[in-house]
Amino acid sequence: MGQLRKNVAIIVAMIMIVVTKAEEHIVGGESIGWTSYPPGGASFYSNWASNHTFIVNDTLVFKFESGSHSVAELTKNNYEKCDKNEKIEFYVIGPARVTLNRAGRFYFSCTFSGHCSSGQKLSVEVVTGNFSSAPRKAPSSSTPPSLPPSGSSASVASTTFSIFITTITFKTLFQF
Ligand SMILES: [Cu+2]
Repeated sequence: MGQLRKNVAIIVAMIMIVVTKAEEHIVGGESIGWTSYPPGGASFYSNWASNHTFIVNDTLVFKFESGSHSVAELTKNNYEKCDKNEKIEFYVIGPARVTLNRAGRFYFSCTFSGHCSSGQKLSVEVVTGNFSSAPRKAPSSSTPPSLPPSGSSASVASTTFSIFITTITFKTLFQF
C-alpha cells in the first residue's frame, strides 16, 4: 500500500511537470510578427492574444528589425494612452524575448512615433499553470502550415509524453 501511494505520488508529480512546461509564443505569428499598421489595426494583436493561453514562465517572442521597432512594457494607464515615457521594461534588439514571470496582465507597445496608435500594442493575461483553469488552446488556424510556431513541436512532444505517463499510471494502479 505504501509503495503504491509512493508510485502514484511520483507519477502525479511527473504529470504536473509536463503540464506546466513553458511555451514560446511568437507575437503576431511567424509571417506578420511585431509590426506597425498590422492588418485590421489594434484588433490584430488582441485577436492574436485571444487565440493563445499564456501561462506563467511562458515566453513572448517579438520579431522585428532592430532600429525599426521596439518593445516597451507599460502600465495599463500608459498603454491605453500610448504614453511611452515611463517604461517598466524596454527592449530595442529584435527579436526580443520576454518571459511572462508572473500571473496577471502585461501591457506592451512599440515606442516608435505613431506605431502604438496605429495598432502596434499588445496586452496579455497570464494565468498560473494548473489543470482546471488553464487548458492550452490549439494554435491559431491562420498560421501557415509550412511555418509552424516554434512552440508546437514541444507541445506535441509533451502531449505524447502525457499520454505515455497516463498509460503508466493506469498500469501501476491495476497492478495492485
Ligand atoms: Cu514599431
